[in-house]
Amino acid sequence: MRGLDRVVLFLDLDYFFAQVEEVENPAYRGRPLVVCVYSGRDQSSGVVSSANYEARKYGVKAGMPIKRAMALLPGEAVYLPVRLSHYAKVSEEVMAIAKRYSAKMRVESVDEAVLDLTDAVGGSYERAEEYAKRLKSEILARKSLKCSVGVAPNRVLAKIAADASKPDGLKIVKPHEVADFLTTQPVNALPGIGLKTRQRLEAYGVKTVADLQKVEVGVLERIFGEKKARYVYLAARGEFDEPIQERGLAKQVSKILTLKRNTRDMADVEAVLAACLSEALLKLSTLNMTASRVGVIAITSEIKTITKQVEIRPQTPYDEIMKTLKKLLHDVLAENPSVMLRRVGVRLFGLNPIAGQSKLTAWSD
Ligand code: DCP
Ligand code: CA
Ligand code: CA
Repeated sequence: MRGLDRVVLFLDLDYFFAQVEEVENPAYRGRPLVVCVYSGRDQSSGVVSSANYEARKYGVKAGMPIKRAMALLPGEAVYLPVRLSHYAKVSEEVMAIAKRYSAKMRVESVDEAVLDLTDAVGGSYERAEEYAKRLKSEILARKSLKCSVGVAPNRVLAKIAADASKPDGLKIVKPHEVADFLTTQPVNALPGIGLKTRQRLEAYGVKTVADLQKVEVGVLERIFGEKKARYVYLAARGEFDEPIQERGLAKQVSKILTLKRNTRDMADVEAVLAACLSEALLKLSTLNMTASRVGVIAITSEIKTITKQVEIRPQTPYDEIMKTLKKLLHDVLAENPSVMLRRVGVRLFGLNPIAGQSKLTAWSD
């Protein structure tokens, strides 16, 4: 006898940080709103962290310099500083709601979770659809937040379905619909394939997932390296599968971003480093952990990795860590006078759980 059809649900909160601000400040509704990570150099230096749909209409998106967003947006636009620990708290409340829909759940990021519903719905996609609708309306009723949900036979497909349904969407992809659903998607619909890889693939004439399915493994290995090629090969066929399990306690969190151009100019690097720090700290707060060491990661134009780290007090404020990071990076540049930076990043480690509070990671106990 065949086992139950696997049913996986992927949940992604819409324009998360910006939506939280909108919900809590009804006066901003209907206006373009951007949540910003200010680097502190001057009043408008830094990057956009999250933009609502009104702001996206003007071409504003996450990762864009705030100055560029200001040039694109009309005067009525609202600019707010990130409140990371607050979003982490809201995230935890949403995740607690989702957790009741399946014991097999993994929080993937501050605004994403994946749930294995197979047992909960007995392999029925009809019941899964009811679950998904109920989950969406419960999150809306209790937290006033909209989200997008995908339901499919594995995590990768469910995430693609959720992305494809944004905003406030629900997309169900039943097992017999997988092939048709996938082939029409652009290659960058696959998680892990970004716009840069999409451009590289276009040089091979590969635009859709259907095109990608025709690329030989050897070619995929040249483009992606062996391990990722295996993922891309299977994901393009809707066959990349993995059990949904909670993660063990994290040992470190890090975030690395690529610079616009290779540089040694601290002014170019600062905002990117600030964005890395805010993402790393956010991750840390969703894990409900503190860090006792911080490190800067510098990846050179020759793809050499240089790191430098120091001890910090637990719960050192953002600005102070940022100062430390700038000093570390400054030292890296001074000690390596000829290198150009290609990517920079932040690593927080020596992690310890914050005692005596409810925590997301408690689920893995
Ligand atoms: N984030 C950030 N900087 C980025 C990308 C994301 O600070 N470069 C933060 C802000 C987002 C949150 O992470 O609100 C979730 O990231 P998503 O990529 O899911 O973006 P949104 O939720 O904002 O938008 P969407 O509605 O497209 O999911
Ligand atoms: Ca989101
Ligand atoms: Ca997301």
